[in-house]
Amino acid sequence: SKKPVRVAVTGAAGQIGYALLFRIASGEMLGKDQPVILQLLEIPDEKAQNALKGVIMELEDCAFPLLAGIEAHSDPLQAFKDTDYALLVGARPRGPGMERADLLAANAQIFTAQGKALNAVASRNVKVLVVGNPANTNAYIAMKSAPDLPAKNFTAMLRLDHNRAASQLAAKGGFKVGDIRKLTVWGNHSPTMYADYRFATVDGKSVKEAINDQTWNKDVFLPTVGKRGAAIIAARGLSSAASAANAAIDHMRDWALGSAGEWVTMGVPSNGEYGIPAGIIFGFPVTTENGEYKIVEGLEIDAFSQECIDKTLAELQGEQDGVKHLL
Ligand code: NAX
Repeated sequence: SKKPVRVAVTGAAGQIGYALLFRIASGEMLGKDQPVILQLLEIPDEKAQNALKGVIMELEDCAFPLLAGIEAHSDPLQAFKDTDYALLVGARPRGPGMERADLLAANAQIFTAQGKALNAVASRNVKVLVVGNPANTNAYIAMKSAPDLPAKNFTAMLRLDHNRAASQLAAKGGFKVGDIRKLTVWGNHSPTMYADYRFATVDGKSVKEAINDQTWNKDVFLPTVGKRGAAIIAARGLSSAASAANAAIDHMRDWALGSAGEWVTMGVPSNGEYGIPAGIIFGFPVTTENGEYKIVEGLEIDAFSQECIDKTLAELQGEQDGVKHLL
């Protein structure tokens, strides 16, 4: 049987953590033959550490055959020790009266510390997924704080936006969601993201031609996907958690086990593709194989798409400029 791998999860006692850990432990992320050791991080606060203890009791009570160990930590230098995968979910939420700059600064502090800790103690091949918002910028900060690790190992979660887009398209076109291929989401995980179905197909047929409605694309589809997080908060009184955890599972599973030639969306550092300045963590279409992702290149960018991409890029550059002095 396979040797266990180490999976670190931060914010482990939070809502997403509660929807995520049980699926990792049951083998849905890394395969039904891959034992895992969970290395869980929460803030030192007594309430958070107690909540984490409760989650661990429940994990134990599932008697997952693949769960080879569970550790609870309050120090990233311990939580990230030798870790092969790191899911950075915990982040500072926007509090009442908090300005955007304050939010960026609070998170810059968290992700600088966590990037440094990964740099110091994680496996040299660690695969990092940042879920905590602002996800792209937090991933950028962690990457910049970990100069001894390959930059390509730092990614941000755009997969929830991708899955939301797939679901909206399936409903509009009467497709089965699982039949949609070649969909992607460009840019920042924020309402400015650009969900792009120009290349998408179902059974080899163009989704764009089947829908054939640019007004719907612009006035319904993009705002619906972009504001889906807010719609869920309005309806549920809490932000998306199970769907976010599901997207994290999808992202890591495809990265680790391959996408079999299919496109998936990941936020990854640009190497200059599509005119996105190198180093910016941007949502791109990628294919994955043997534990590596590759950005799909050579796609035509029409005027409308360029406008959308420029807008989400400008927002990301603004976020990045807002934290530069802290790095
Ligand atoms: P919760 O507030 O339920 O849980 C977050 C947990 O993180 C808390 O238990 C907190 O104590 C812990 N935490 C905070 N700072 C930490 C640190 N420095 N080290 C370790 N743990 C820390 O939030 P939840 O609903 O689970 O959401 C987590 C994050 O995901 C938020 O930043 C949220 O904005 C973000 N999201 C990102 C999404 C994406 O698509 N990229 C979608 C869903 C979600 O909104």
